[in-house]
Amino acid sequence: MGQLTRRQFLKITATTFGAAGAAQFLPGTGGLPLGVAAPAATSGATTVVPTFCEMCFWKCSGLAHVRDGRLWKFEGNPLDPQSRGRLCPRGTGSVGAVYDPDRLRQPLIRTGERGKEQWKTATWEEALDHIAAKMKKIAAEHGPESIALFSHGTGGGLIRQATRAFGCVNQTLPSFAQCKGPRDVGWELTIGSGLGSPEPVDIVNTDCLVLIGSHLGENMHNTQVQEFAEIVGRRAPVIVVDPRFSVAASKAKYWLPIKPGTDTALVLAWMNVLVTENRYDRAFVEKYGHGFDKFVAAIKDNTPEWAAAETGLDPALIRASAREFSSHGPRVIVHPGRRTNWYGDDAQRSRAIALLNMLLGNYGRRGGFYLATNVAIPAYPKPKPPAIARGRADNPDKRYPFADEVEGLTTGVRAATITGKPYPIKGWLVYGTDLMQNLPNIAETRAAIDKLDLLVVIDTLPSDIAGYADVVLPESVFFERHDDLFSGWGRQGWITLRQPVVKPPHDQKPGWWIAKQLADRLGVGESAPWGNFEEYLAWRAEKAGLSFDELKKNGVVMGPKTPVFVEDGAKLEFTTESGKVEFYSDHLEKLGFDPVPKYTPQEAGPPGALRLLTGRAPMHTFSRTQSNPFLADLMPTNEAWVHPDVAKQAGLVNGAKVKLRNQDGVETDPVRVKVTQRIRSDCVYMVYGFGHENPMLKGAYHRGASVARLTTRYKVDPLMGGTSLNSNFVTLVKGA
Ligand code: MGD
Ligand code: SF4
Repeated sequence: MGQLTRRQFLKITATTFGAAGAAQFLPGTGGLPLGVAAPAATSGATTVVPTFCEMCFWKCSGLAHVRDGRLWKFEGNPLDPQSRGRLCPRGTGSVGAVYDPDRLRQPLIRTGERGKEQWKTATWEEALDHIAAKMKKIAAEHGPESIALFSHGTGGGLIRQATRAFGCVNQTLPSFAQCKGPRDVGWELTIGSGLGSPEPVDIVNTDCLVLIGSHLGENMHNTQVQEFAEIVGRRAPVIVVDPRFSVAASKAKYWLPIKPGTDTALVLAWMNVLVTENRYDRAFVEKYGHGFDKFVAAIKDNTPEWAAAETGLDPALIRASAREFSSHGPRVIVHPGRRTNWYGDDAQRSRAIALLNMLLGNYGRRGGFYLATNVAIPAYPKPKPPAIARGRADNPDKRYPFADEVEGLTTGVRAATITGKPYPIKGWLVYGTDLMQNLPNIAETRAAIDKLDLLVVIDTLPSDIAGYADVVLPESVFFERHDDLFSGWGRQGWITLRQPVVKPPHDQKPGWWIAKQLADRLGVGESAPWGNFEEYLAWRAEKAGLSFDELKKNGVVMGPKTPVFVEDGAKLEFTTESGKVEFYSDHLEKLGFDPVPKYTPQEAGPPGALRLLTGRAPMHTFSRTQSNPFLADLMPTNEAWVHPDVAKQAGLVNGAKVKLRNQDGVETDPVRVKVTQRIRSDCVYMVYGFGHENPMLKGAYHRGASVARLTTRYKVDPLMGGTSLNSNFVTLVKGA
């Protein structure tokens, strides 16, 4: 057989992320001669085609090996600054996405009630005509703004473009309100700009890394994990703040097992130590800081002793860790984190983390934060989208003043759909995102769906949200299609190409094709103006000054080298109101928010209940990989981590099956408990993305416990509208 067998795959990956998870990766390309890696070229019976990975948002470039028309393996592209020639387990296991037996095969149109498994298969013409007719009807009755788009992933970009041309302004990505929005807002309020993706942390050159709830190694951000492994190898001190003894904590000099929800108190205390012990970068603060004296006055009572009562941490540990990391400044990083929607006060916590970094003077410094650069790719000529007749519905009256208008508020669209305010939302187009798994409170999502005249899901798999769709469109997986060019931000910019490696096995189509077909039917064909998509890509590459042939051959073309560190001549600029680093924000004060972050305690849960914490595993991404046969073999289900004291009190032994019941009486499917000292006794931890509820997804149906189901409560960040995902409490129900 042409494809890597499951057994062979397991043999490689078993050594990839054993107990030491963070430090190990698959071997590189085995010396593949890159210069000859043209799509048409073969080495023996193997064709090697460069493309980039879509198993997560990191976008590593790799080399796909094809034998007899079948994908054989996928490995890192050594020319790529993201993968550095090595993929993570999900990238390697992405071969399984092509051969996943649960894949959607042809368009489906619902014939029965929503949520019931009653479908007819349809041709693309039928399905697209049906969608376009419904969209036109909704637009005629309610206006085109009444059709919202939720998207996630590279292919969504051109669908955004086509639907925006039709007037659909309510477009959102989960990456803001459920992921990195608070972080970007917190940094923007401090230095004038968000951090973007990937976050520009110069881990490889750092002398000390502080991780606040960033479980690198379990959370697989390929480049960062590789760099992390390097600094662990040279014994740079690592400080980890986490209620759980994560893989990263196992590499740390200091582990601070913090009480969940109290991180802002710790960061304030750390800043208090730096200021009172004169351990901050005074020259940096004097040159670039705004409002430093008022900031110092605001944090004067936030001593380690004060923080100890909130965080449960020994004040001596708070002081010792602050002394450790500040002694390495400016070659030190307090990692800004990625999924930062935790407790509903997250933009202010992220702002505190930004301020702590600024005290260390590490911005634009080697071993701290680099000033990321990229290569601009000119846009293909297209008409300007129509003016917005009505404002967006996701954030009426700019209730959340710092919500992002490009990424939008997913839960804001959902609320507008339920209430019909500020105007009715009657259609949802959902591309590459499972709203049942990723939005808090499934009941609210269902209530919103009940109000819709049209729900279209474009996916590769029968996701939970696809189970409620009126029309399901099967997209080809990334190995089978072109997508738009990707321009990466980094120490040096680069452009990478996605191109087809194998043919789709059934009647699946790429996103660019779906966008074009939809645009033509909606009368906005000029918004998707390509005939041959390769010509479109070649046009853009050439306008960016690149050879498209080189891009096809090598997969990656690097941009020019420019200084990204102050030491090398880069210039620091802060685009805040004051033009400086805002230790004190007059802007926030004017709007009635705290000008310096403050700590507010979280409400306790019901007596005896444990706070539910959630995170990632190295072999899965969100809810998208659980049915992948290779990755499911490595981790078929999640488990509930509990402390031995909790297990003893509940009369549970390691491996016993329980259900988790939350404060609102919602229960999960049965799941095994992992009894471990590696977690505090006031919380439970589970990897998120399991417990799928669409029976068509046979490989993941009711496997494991759904964190999404338990996330009935959430708080909304008053600054930016993000939803907290750590606000629920559970008890363990025996005898499952
Ligand atoms: P995924 O779970 O990765 O992302 O949540 P989502 O946006 O839902 O994938 C969703 C769907 O994309 C899957 O059904 C998959 O089959 C489909 N898909 C995969 N590849 C393709 C493709 O090439 N084309 C198309 N059309 N579809 C594809 C992520 C979101 O979840 C994020 S970004 C974060 S950070 C949050 N994390 C999180 C958490 O940790 N805990 C809880 N409780 N909720 C969370 N919600 C957020
Ligand atoms: Fe793919 Fe892993 Fe890179 Fe994500 S980090 S793009 S899954 S190889």
